[in-house]
Amino acid sequence: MEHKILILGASGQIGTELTLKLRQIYGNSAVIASDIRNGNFEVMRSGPFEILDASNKTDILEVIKKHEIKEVYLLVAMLSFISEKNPQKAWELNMNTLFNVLDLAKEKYIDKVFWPSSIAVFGPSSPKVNTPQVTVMNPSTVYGISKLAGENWCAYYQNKFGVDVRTLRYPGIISYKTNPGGGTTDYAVEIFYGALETGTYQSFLKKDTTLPMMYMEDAVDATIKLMEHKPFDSYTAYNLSAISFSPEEIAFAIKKIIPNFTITYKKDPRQIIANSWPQSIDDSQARKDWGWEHHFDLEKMVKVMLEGLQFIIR
Ligand code: AKB
Repeated sequence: MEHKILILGASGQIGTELTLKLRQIYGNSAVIASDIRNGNFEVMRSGPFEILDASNKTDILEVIKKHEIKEVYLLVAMLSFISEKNPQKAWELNMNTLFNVLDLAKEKYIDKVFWPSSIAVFGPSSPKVNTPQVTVMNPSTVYGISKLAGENWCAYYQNKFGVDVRTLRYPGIISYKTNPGGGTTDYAVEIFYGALETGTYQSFLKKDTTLPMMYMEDAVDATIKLMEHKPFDSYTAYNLSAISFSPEEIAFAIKKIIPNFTITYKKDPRQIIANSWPQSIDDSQARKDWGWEHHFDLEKMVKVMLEGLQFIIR
């Protein structure tokens, strides 16, 4: 029987590109994309697409049965900045969707789950540089609290019920096919629109605010590699790292290609969130346990972003 995969949140930033890559690997009909809203044209055209609210367990189960799904990637989440404006809603969305999928795995409707965590699980007391896999965690955002609680629930479902759930702590993800929405690292995507559309960008983070980031292709590769790895003995929400840079450093890299590009800075509440997060991440356990390696450094990422985006906005 064909190995069928369901993506929940396939119209979002990561869901879009993960769906397309998984379809390339496993075949278009094997990957069922779903979201509460329509998404990217390529995703909707290249294979099955279901309008689906991941907060509704019965609806998810119906789609799982209809398509004989065995594996679920749950990419539905309210990100850090927007969650601060809607704490209750963020908590409900981020936790209920996770419980729905974990329970479906516990009830044996599906065999394997991917659920993303984030660098937001770390907080003001966590080490800022080369933040270890296991360390102090005191997230100060609603989003970070929901991600840390989610990690603990995943470990619980794995230990108690044998659920195979796998997790990466994503840094800020940079891509051009679908925009992120409501995150603190979003400036690192917006800056490319500014560079190409007006030659200038006003950053909502200070010039020296360094955060861990990653180009989408690396994030998608890591996700698939983790899911394809042989079963793990115990649950680990893996630290995942590629590049770290500040607004000033990415602006400098853009200037090498667009010499007239200028950046300015304005005060913004997202600064407080960014200040609570690590500057760089130690992901040596992921590299050791399942052979993770990244391929995009700052220069390469800037080049592909500018090349890719110019066809989208012109
Ligand atoms: C956000 O900024 O909220 C996300 C994240 C780091 O998880 N990109």
